[in-house]
Amino acid sequence: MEENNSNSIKFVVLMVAAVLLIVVGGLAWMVFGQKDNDADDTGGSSATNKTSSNDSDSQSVVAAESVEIVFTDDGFDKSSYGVKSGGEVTVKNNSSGDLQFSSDDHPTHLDDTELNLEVLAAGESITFSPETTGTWGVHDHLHDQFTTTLVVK
Ligand SMILES: [Cu+2]
Repeated sequence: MEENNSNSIKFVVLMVAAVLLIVVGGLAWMVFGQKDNDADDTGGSSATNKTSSNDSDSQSVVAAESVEIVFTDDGFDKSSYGVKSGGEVTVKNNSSGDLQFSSDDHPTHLDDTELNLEVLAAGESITFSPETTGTWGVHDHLHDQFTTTLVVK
C-alpha cells in the first residue's frame, strides 16, 4: 500500500509539472511571438514611411536657376535646397565663425567633390555652379552636426 501511495503521488506531481510546462511554455511563446511580430510591423511601416517621405522631399524640391544657402550659428536655414544643373548656388556664412561647406561623407567629402568649398570666414559668401545631378548631403566640416541637402536637377 505504501508503495502504491508514493507511486500515485509521484504520478500526480509529474502530471502537474507537465501541465505547468505546457501552460508556461505556451504563454511564453504567445508573448514573445507577439513581441517579434509587433517589432517587425513597426520597423517595416516606419521604414516605408521614411523612404516615401524622403522621395517626396527630393521630388518636391524646386530646382531654381539660383539658390541661396544661408548658414548661421544654428546651422543651415533649410533642410534642403534645389538648383538646376549649371545654376548658381550662393553659400552665405552669417554665423559668427568659419564655415567649411563640404560634400558628404564626413570626413572624406567624396560624394560630389564639386560641392567642397574653401573655408568662408564670418560674413563671407561664395557662388558656384554644381553640374552633377543628384541628391547630395552636405555639412559644415568644422561643425559636422550641421547638415543639409542640395538637390541638383
Ligand atoms: Cu566633413
